Amino acid sequence: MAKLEILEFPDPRLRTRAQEVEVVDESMGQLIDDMFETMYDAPGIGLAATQVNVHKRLIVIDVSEDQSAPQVFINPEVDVLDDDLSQYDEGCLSVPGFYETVSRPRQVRIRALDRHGEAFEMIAEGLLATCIQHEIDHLDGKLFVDYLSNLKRQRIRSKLEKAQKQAQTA
Ligand code: QAP
Ligand code: CO
Repeated sequence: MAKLEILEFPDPRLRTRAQEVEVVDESMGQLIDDMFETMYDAPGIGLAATQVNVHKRLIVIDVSEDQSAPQVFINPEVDVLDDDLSQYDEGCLSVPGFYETVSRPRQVRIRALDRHGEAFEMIAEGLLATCIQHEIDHLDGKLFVDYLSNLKRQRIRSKLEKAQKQAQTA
């Protein structure tokens, strides 16, 4: 297992649209394990392959309190089931230290492949529904800061750029 490097906003590679996965094979298992290790170490509840600079449609999620419920979604697609929105304070491993409230559809149906390449379908609501939508946004090159005002996004961008420059010269 290995911890992977996480790209940080405003890295332009986070704007890449990820490719469909054509075959789920053993090499993908290693990437999935490394993504879980990276996410649990942070700790986080969701990580998209885009964030570790792998531009494939793959996400890992665990919204349990005790890191006991790992879930893998390959080529995920969502249908919105309900017009109601829910609000969560969202954060992101690629936007460290910043949390802002975002509204998203409350209930969704997800279709995806699991780590063995088997298709499955599930209905999600609450935090899981929000997290899946946040992670699928990454696969489309989108970040939660895109839902904020330009002013808020620019402030976050400047602060992170400053922190990244300091980390480089430290
Ligand atoms: C997405 O985000 C999410 O700033 C997953 O310093 C978050 O796991 C969806 C993290 C909230 C819905 C609600 C963030 C870790 C983890 C940070 C995460 C940080 C360390 C974020
Ligand atoms: Co994120």
